Amino acid sequence: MIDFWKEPIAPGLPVDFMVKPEIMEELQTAMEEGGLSFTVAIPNVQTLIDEQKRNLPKHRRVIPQSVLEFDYSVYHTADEVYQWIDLVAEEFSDITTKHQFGITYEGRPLYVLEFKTEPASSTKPIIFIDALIHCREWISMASLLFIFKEMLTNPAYEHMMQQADWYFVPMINVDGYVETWNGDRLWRKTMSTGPSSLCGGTDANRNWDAGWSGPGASSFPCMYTYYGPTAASESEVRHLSNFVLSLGVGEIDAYISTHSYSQLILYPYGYTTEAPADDSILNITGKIMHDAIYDVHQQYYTWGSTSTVLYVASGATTDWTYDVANVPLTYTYELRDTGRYGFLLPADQIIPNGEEFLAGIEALKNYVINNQENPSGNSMTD
Ligand code: 0X9
Ligand code: ZN
Repeated sequence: MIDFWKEPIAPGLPVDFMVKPEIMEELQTAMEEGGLSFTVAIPNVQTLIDEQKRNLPKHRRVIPQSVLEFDYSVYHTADEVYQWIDLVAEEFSDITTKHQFGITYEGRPLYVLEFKTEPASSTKPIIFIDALIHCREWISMASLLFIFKEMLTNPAYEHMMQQADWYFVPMINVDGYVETWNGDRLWRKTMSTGPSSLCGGTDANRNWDAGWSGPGASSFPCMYTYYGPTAASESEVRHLSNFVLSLGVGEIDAYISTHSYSQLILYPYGYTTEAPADDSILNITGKIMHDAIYDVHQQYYTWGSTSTVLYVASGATTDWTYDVANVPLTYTYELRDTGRYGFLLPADQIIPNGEEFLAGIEALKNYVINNQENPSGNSMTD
């Protein structure tokens, strides 16, 4: 079976996929005969996985004693991320609340960090950021640990904490993340067993109650875009959606769901090619974020609606946050790279990727602040 890393979108556009070495020769001949040009980005995926595992720092058993001591230039296990969450909650206890908003299928705690600075004010915008709903997309969480460290400790980013209230969920699919460290590095779905004895796991980014089970998602449990037995069947999705709703419909000003890879800034809709009511605002803000990101390391992030820039995909987080939680500025970020390493992005890109993503988030925060019509609520759609 071919594992698409970047799915076919439209005729003429490139795709990335992984195949077993046994079928490589046959496939190569077929592609040549069909006039399809191709390059081999990663000749041996397993070698790259092994190499990256070997390069993990030897000192990782030493538990960092502070947020600044934590090593942001490497990938961390789920246990280390739990330790980081505790460090943040203890060291910045005056502004941080750690909420457990649920548990995963396998029983691990799900945490969200809430940051609120003095003076507390109902006029401050609320920005919500999540990561790692797709567990193989390690950069999504790693870059955000760096970003929140900067926002907490670097005076240059103090204004970000001061001017907005933040919610940060570092790991949604914790069970799957553990699997990517200890088992299949390229696992994407949850670890729930589901209805099939053949294949487990649901694509948590097809499981939200927004166009659920529609186009761009699969009913077949063995597919990596399997939408699950019912909407929000997955513990992680159900708990996160309940937590988001507990903050109030229309209360969150901006939401970012973080993925990789392809360098894209995507907004609704994914489940339909119809444009959302806030299409032009979402587009303008997308361009503002693109510009801010480009300035940092000259990396391009294409912005646009999911169904036009990427593909139609239903049941995704950000269609739900837009439609159901009424978050006007809602984006899915696909971080680095554009295909050289794909999901196996080397750790030396965590900080550069974090730096540019931070610029994007800062630009989003500035946009929200500068365009607040009615500071007490979500008015951008009014
Ligand atoms: O297909 C996905 O779930 C995301 N791409 S990924 O390569 N990280 O798997 C894109 C999700 C786009 N968002 C919506 N469909 N709304
Ligand atoms: Zn993803």
